[in-house]
Amino acid sequence: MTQAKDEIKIGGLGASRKRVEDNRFIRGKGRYVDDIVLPGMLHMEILRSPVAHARITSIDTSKAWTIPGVRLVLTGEMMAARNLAWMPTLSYDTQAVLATDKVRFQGQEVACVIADDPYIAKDACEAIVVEYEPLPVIVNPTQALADGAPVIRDDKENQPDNVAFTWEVGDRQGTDDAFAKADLVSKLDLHYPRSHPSPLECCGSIADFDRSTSKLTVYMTTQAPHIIRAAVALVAELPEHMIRIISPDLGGGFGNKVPVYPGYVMSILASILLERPVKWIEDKSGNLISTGFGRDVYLHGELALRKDGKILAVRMHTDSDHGAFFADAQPSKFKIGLMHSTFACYDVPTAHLTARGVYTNKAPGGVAYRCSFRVTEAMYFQERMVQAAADDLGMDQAEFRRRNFVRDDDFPHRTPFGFLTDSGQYNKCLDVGLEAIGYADFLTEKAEAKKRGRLLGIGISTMTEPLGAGNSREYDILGIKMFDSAELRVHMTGKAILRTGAKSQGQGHETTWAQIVAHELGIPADDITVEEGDTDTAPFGMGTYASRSTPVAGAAVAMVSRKVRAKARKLAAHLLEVSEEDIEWELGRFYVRSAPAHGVTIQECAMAAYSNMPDGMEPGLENVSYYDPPNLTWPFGCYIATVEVDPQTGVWDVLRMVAVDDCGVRINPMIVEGQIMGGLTEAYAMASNQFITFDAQGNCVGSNYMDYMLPTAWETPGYELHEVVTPSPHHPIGAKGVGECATVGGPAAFVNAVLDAIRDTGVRNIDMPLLPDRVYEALTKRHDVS
Ligand code: MCN
Ligand code: CUN
Repeated sequence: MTQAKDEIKIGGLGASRKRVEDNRFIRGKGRYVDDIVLPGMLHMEILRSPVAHARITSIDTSKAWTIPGVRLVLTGEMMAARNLAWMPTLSYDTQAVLATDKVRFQGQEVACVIADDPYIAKDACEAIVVEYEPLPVIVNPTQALADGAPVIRDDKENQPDNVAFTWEVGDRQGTDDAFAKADLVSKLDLHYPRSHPSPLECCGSIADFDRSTSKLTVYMTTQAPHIIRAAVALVAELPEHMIRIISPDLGGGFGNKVPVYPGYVMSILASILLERPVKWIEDKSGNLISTGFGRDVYLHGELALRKDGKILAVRMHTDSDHGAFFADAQPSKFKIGLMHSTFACYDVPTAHLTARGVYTNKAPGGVAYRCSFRVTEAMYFQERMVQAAADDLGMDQAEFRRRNFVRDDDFPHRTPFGFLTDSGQYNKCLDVGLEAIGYADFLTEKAEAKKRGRLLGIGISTMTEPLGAGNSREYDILGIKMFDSAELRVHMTGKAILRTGAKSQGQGHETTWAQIVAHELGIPADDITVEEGDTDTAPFGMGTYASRSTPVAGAAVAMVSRKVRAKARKLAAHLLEVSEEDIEWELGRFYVRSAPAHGVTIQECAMAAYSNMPDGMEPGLENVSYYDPPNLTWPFGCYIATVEVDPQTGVWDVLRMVAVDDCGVRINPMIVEGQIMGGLTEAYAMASNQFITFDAQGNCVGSNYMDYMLPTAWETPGYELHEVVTPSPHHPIGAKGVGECATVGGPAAFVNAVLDAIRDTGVRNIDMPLLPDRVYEALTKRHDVS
């Protein structure tokens, strides 16, 4: 009890410590890539294709070269001469760095100019004359798969069509058998539209090649600096120790900053050729049109049901639109990310999933925007199917979920697709949510309102998701196992520096990692500096995405602290002149078991490590830990929204939004709540308004913030947050990931609520975003709207 109180005082586990990084962010002192100015630095601009699919017949750069201040103009042909026109993607495909043969999406990189300032570079881009011979354009899977569709990837051998991959998982025969025995089969077709992560800061890089040392330093907006270093070493064939990737402060990432972009590669090549630093900063439209988007998946889903509400089996087929290149950053083994984590919180005996990915004339991507490797889609599909099934059975939404939830005493639980979930209290979370929203009262209110022509609805979404990829048996990216790391160095006065292989983009690692060390060692969090993102100093790690940092790097922080504590214990035994076995530990202090008043602090041990170590002991107090997680962590979320739909216009308003999150032990409750509020806002954005779409010619509609909505405080509803704590049994401090939960689980709550409000129309689905005209069409024409 006293320990817990002391722990809050030193900013340990459970303290809502203010974010230390905000001190510089709110004072305008953050150091983002674009803030960095190097002596002699040049600027790069990219010329992008105005059309979605066309053969390039000629590129004339002669005029651009004549503009004063232009230092270099690069085209695909020049890249090809250096064998760099194409680069490998993180999903074993290839992607054009600069187009050589044809352009395959609007916004694709065609040429670039390096000049003395960005304006000259931009003007010179406009002076490049490119002739295009238009080709038929494909903007969705139906067109991509149609007979006689033009083959987009004619650059690849053995690619007769537009299928990027097919993949399946689960038990086909067992699922067919279960469907044959079902009392009822509930079916649903859905589309999760393409959306964009839209971090405040776009992508960019400054490459600085120094011929005298042969060292390449690249400042880069990347969530995974070590993966980039490995990619540069392998693709550019540069020695790895001569490459330093620095990811400084990032203005948000949201998955946008995981892929390797052509702009990075071109700035590196330009710097090597010119022997000057070269800066590339993407503009907003370039970012919205061409960089890693999220989603764009179509589902056909079926549930086999027993009359009493038991789910007997799940059958799903997805068609996903990957754009022109299959460039998703995801564990190599799983072609459609972790889509098969679907239905993990329900006790489903058998399931089967088939997935097909297609190429289209759109920008590459798909795994981004708080998706946990497409778990966003998996849980949206799940919770929409659950609502439709309950309706088909004529059963209460909450009761249907309750009947199928995995029980608290049934962990670890094997899901129908083979995952092992670690812990949870699903019914309790649902109870807390229903109680908070006043479920029974709302149903009465809704019935009363209906008599007066008002349309009220309630939507529930409950889900568990796999966070913390992942154990080396199953998770790798291009063969590199997905462990993570932490290195802790305690200085002689008991202050410390911690480095990890993760990379915060705004999540608050500088604050929370120090809290884990404080918890393990009793060193006040304020005495610990946290540093991430520099490959010359940080231990190798796979970076931050899929909410893996707390489950993996966070675990490494706890483990390295324990290693340091083990050495400190030896130092304490020496100082206290007793044997190690006679020593006890309490927060920040070792003491003699038989004489508790006789003790030494962790700071005294630190000093001894440099000034008074026992004979034969190596000096210093530091260590490193590489953590290979035994399993993923499985947080749970229960999101409940109530809405009112205007029958005259289709406009809908959120009345209340209740969120119950169980992410195990919370390191910093305030930061966790911030993550959840941000996540819910993104969920609301996608449910109500946000999508990137394309016209028939493949022109991107929504390439600016007039058309693409980012909700502000004005549009954002209020949230009521609640917590349940079920520690992860295999994580050293019992924490589970949380960074993406609310975005993953939230959308279905809003959509289910609107569909509940208009249930009398018999409409089973309106695809996101639920724009008023779509809702109005459903209300008046009484058919599904997609
Ligand atoms: N945390 C905690 N207790 C827990 C779990 C987490 O205190 N039980 C804290 C962590 O210490 C960390 C934060 O919450 O400070 C998020 O932790 P975690 O769930 O481990 O997620 P990551 O740090 O790996 O962040 C990645 C996740 C992803 S994948 C996207 S996308 C996303 C998100 O985080 N992008 C973000 N949240 C974001 N928040 C901001 N501000 N900016 C982004 O770009
Ligand atoms: Cu899928 S977006 Mo986050 O995993 O970086």
